[in-house]
Amino acid sequence: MPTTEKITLHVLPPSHPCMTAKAALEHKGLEYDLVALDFAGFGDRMEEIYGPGNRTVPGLVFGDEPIHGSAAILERLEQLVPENPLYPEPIAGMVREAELWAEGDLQDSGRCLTWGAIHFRPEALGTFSGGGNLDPAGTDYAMKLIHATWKYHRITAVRIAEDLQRLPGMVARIEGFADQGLIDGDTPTAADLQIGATIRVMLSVGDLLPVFEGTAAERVARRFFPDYDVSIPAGALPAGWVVTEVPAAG
Ligand SMILES: N[C@@H](CCC(=O)N[C@@H](CS)C(=O)NCC(=O)O)C(=O)O
Repeated sequence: MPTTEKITLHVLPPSHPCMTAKAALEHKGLEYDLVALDFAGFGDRMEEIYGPGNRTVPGLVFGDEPIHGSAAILERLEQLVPENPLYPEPIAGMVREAELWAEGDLQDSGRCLTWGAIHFRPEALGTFSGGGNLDPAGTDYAMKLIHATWKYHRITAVRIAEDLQRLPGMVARIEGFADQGLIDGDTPTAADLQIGATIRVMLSVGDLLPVFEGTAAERVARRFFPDYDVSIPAGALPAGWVVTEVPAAG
């Protein structure tokens, strides 16, 4: 073990940036305590630990240093433990750029499309916490939670349709990262861990499988995140909304 500091990672279990942070700790060979927060009130708890405004997961406490957000965690872990680099030279700068795109735009789409699809199959929300499909009472509760989440993240049907239009272009961009050697190599880079986690979450939406089939995006997601049991069956998203071809520019 390359450090004697105590490490604690705060997560919500199905969250994709939390999967990224976990995979980075494991790649660095670090032992850590995993604290899975309750969905109700986790933002307040995060703010108590990580400071005002820092309400999202993941967060990591390294010794007595709080580090908030997946990109900050990966960057700091690299400084603290340079072994098994996540930003290998000479491509470190390009990897960071690809990572930050994935941590922003791609990650948001992952949130919009999974919470978007689950609206149409609310009983499948049980799989988000490691169980099976919900019973009718659980489904009533799930519908309220999904509705609140749509409101909070400003998800609308129009936004889902727009993100579905943009998705093949994002998959093509990821293919480009693989061609440049920034992802999909022998060992994971920070870009693999950000991209892979979001795509792994998107692969839980059965309707999206044809968009990813045979792509570098699918390869890194399945390789670096083999265990993920969330499942929203195909047929959830309205027929005809999923786009599989990269739309023409302009
Ligand atoms: N880009 C940030 C964002 C993290 C983020 O938004 N996490 C979600 C869970 S996937 C969250 O905590 N959402 C609650 C909120 O937005 O208040 C990161 O990668 O750390």
